Amino acid sequence: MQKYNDIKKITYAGKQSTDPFTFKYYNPEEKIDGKTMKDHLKFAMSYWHTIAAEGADMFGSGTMDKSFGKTDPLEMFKAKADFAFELMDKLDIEYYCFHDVDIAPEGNSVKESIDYFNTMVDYVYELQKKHNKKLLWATANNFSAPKFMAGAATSPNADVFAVAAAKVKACIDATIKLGGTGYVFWGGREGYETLLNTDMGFELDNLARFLTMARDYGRAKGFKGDFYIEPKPKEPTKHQYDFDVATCMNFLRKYNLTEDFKMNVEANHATLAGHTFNHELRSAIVNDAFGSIDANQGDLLLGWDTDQFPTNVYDTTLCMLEVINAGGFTNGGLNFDAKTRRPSNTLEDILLAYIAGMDTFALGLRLAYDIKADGRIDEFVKNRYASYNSGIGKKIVANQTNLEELADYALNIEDVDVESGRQEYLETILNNIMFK
Ligand code: XUL
Ligand code: CO
Repeated sequence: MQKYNDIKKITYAGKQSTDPFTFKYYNPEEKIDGKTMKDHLKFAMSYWHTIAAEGADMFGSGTMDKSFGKTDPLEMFKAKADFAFELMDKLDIEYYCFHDVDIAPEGNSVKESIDYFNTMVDYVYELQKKHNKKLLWATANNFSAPKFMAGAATSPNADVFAVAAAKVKACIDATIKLGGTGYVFWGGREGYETLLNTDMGFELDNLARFLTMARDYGRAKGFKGDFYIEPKPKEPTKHQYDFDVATCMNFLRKYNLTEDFKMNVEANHATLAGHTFNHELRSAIVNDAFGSIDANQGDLLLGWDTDQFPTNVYDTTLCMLEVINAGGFTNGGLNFDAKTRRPSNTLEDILLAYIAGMDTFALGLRLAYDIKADGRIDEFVKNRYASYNSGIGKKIVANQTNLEELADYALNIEDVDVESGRQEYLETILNNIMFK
């Protein structure tokens, strides 16, 4: 197999190609429905998995060295950034996402950390220009440091709330400087382990105060992009406040934040919540809150957030069907919040993993359009609700009836024949289209 340094740029070679370092389905400039695949998919590299993490788990240390031969912290983070942008060039990925601590070393004080961060934002700004890349979204890591052990905005300690605010302020400034179109809040440790030590109502109010201040600050500074909440039901805390899309929507509505906040839906978080990926996407869409996607997949047999690169074509097809039906991405995109398995520990593996993920989504996009063009599934769903197009159904939908009228109407009904949902037939159509 070719070595990382010998590979210049991954290009499209078609599905018959056996060269592992080519795209089989992702042809960036190819147009589908008038838009290039690149613009449909808006792929982003996750800095934390790809550039920062070295494969450590709770049973063992890292299996990859990403220090690039440097020991001085700033030099090391600059070398990481150089690598990151060259990697994006190789993969033909246009966007990236980061946490503050992914791109800069942490100092001995809040101030020193933010100074390092700002230095690295300037460095990344130049690289971004040079390599013609864009920031999809940024976020603050307000969950790793020990001070965040009991949460950040929901910490019982007000100084922790303030530190978290300082970090978010710096990250919003960075997002604006780098032209990012999104700003993410993933709860991290915003949740709890036991009600014996927790005032849930107070913590939720504080979380809302925090998000409101961040929104007000960002808007005052001219941030025009979307703020996102990234739902996750558990891990690291037992009960995460942002359990799933429905829970987040309830929170946003209660605290009047729906105007500015949308959802960043992550596949593996959806399955941890006991939902399918496309259920969570649809939930965001029907609530006018679809924003961005963290693309990955979990493992059926493992109960945690395995963050695997997505290779399940059913999932990506059904995902892209939701995205297409929602009108496509605006400020959001597909961020690979995914990591190679610990034994896949070479730089070539990083390329292969991204190729797998990008091709799986490209195939999903193609198939989603095939499903639209075929039309049978859309038609079936439309017809299934046909009883609402006339008569009493039409009146219900037009809000022109009431319970008494419906009761009178119902008393004259002998029996009702509900048509079959034909799930198995529809699944066969799906297979017919996907495996033509
Ligand atoms: C954690 C997770 C985060 C967010 C950003 O499960 O998904 O990496 O995407 O903080
Ligand atoms: Co994520």
